[in-house]
Amino acid sequence: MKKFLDLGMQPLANKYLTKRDLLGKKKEQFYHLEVGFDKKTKLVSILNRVSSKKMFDNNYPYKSSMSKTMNSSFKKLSEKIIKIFKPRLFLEIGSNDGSLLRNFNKKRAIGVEPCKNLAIITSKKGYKTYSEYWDLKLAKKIKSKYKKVDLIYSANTLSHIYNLDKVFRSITHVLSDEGILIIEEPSLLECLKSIAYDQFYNEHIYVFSLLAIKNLIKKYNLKVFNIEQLSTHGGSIRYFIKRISNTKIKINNSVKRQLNKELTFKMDKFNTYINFKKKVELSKKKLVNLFNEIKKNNKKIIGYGSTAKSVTVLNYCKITREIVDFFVDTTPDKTKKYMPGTHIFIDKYNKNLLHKADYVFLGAWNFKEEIFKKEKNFIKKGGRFITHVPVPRII
Ligand code: JHZ
Repeated sequence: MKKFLDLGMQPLANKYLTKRDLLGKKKEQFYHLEVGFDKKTKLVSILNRVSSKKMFDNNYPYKSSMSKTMNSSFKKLSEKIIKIFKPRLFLEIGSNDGSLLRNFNKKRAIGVEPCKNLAIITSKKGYKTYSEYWDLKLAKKIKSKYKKVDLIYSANTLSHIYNLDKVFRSITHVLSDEGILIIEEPSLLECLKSIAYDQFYNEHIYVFSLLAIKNLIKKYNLKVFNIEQLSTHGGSIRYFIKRISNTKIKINNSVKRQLNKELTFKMDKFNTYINFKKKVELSKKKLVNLFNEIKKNNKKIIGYGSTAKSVTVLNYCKITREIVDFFVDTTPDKTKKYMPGTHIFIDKYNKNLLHKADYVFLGAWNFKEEIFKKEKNFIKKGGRFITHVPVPRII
């Protein structure tokens, strides 16, 4: 891994602090967030690893069901999977609070979710959920109970697991010969194009490209046969993967198209990442200037969506409580707490809170459309949003 980006010292992105934490003696931990590129495998990864147990514990606050966009994306996907692949058994790695699983028949769908607080939600809904980390031991357990799994799906999870060899070995252990693997992850190409450096935080060990995924799965005799572009999470890719031995499925042109796009963007060259770093540094300068200008005029700024991504932005750009008064968020386990690192207060979302502000910083910029629709009255009354993607600006 050759380093190309330094995002400074960062706290754990999903460790929201209580008032007691702030007053207590235990110091918040910070980790150096650096990002590198591996010329051989084309993998882009953060360089300093934090143990999974520290990040994904039994109080993990993020719930994917908090956005309409994700719920409708998962609903559409489940209909498609049932119609096209007709799986006898569907397995989801990283099932979170079951926003996808709940669209499947309870007898034909199982989940894997190491964070117990989330696994309990799907178990209570009647879905068999293993509250364990995905590994060979678990894959063996599942195989001995269910024999074969014919569809494995994982969204925004593999990027959180350091040992990808272990991941794919365990997948191939349990996947039937004609089984399908579907992976959904933020697209590195979109991240580079939109200067979305906040896709990097300690949980996101990797941001994948097709170039890297191809290299990773080759040694497990797996092949990408289709690609879908999604607008979720700032631009994601859904990779459809089969065993090379399964010749019944043909390779769709979308795969070649994506590969060409990535090569045209020179994503196999280190220099591309150096250019990205320069743009990130410029983005920081512009955002800091924008905030300072607004504060000079005594205007009030609040934040919308206390995302893991915004933890990177706030800590990298050193945006303090003097600049952003507070955040609003709908997630129960985040509210009435404080943002990691900057200790900006997070209030429980309520429409009226927005009217206390002149400007609203979009922490959840990836849900811009959904949020703008919801907040049309604030916009009508002259309220303005601030975003840093693709360039810092007022919208
Ligand atoms: P959102 C998390 O990242 C962490 P984050 C994780 N590591 C990951 O990979 C991705 O998710 C998938 C709130 N909100 O999805 C809800 C509102 O308050 O961008 C969430 O707290 N009102 C697992 O945290 C946050 O914004 C709204 O109307 O970067 C969105 O977080 C909407 C739409 C959202 O992920």
